[in-house]
Amino acid sequence: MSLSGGPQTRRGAAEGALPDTVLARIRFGTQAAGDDPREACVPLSPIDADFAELWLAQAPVSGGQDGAIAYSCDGHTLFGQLQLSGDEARDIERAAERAYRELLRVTRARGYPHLLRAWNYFDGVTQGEGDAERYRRFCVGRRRAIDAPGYETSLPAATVIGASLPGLWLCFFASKSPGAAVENPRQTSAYRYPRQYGPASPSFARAMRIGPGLLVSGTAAIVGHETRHRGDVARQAEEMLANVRALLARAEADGSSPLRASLLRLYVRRRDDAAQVAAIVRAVLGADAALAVLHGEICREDLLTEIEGVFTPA
Ligand code: 3EB
Repeated sequence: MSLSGGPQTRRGAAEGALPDTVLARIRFGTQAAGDDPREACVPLSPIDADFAELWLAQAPVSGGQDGAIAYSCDGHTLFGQLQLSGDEARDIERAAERAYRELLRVTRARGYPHLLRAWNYFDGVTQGEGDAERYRRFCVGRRRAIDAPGYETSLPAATVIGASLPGLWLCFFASKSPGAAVENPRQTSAYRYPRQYGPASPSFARAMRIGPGLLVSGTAAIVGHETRHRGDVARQAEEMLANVRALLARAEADGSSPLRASLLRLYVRRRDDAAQVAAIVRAVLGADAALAVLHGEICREDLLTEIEGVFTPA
């Protein structure tokens, strides 16, 4: 993926030899990912995802293992991944802190200090009451690792979704040069959420502009900081797509050319909602994008669906 020249992604085969031009291949499912550090697997049971995401390199790729992180890099962008076991992720606050400290160490040591995109999948996201909820504890641990004056200005685009296996899966892209965070005029910035959502606000940007392209974070039916349309999945889908369109409009106003969806991950809390929500997504974002429909728990109990993706010039 030449993230400095904009993300270069495409739909690819989930199996088979990996060409040298690939920085990362991300599949969907609960199988193990294999030994190549470029291979990752999203630990959710796919509902409709018969392809892999290919993130292309822009120069020869090298890779290896550094501490707990397997990585590949091309001189511009680094792809990294780290997995913690169910035991290691039982205390999710400690696990998150450990994972992000390791991420920061490796990205800085290898000369890719700008975190662009992070995916966080772990089990039991909404388990626990009040501030003991696992998602809230995760936010505390992540924040403790990244906390520094002005940390809000260098947050990545991100996703947190419940894994269907025990453990923590962290995947990320980092770069030699920074992206530009994009916030959503319809939503409170997550890092400014009020106290009612937990002791540490979620540390992520709504989207990251990289060259002419845009990486959109997990986006749900939240307006301001409040969940909309409780219990109504179709209206939640429309609202989350209104949020995506607002982000695209903001990025285009900041200088991107018109953007279209290239890769999308759509999450639904209830399997039975998948077809209905996918149809709404297709109608709004177009039929051409590679769309992975995944069964996963969204990190607020009242959210039924969430979407994210890569957008590139039309
Ligand atoms: C939200 O907008 C929905 O904590 O990194 C989406 C994407 C969400 C990323 C994160 C959380 C995160 O608040 C939840």
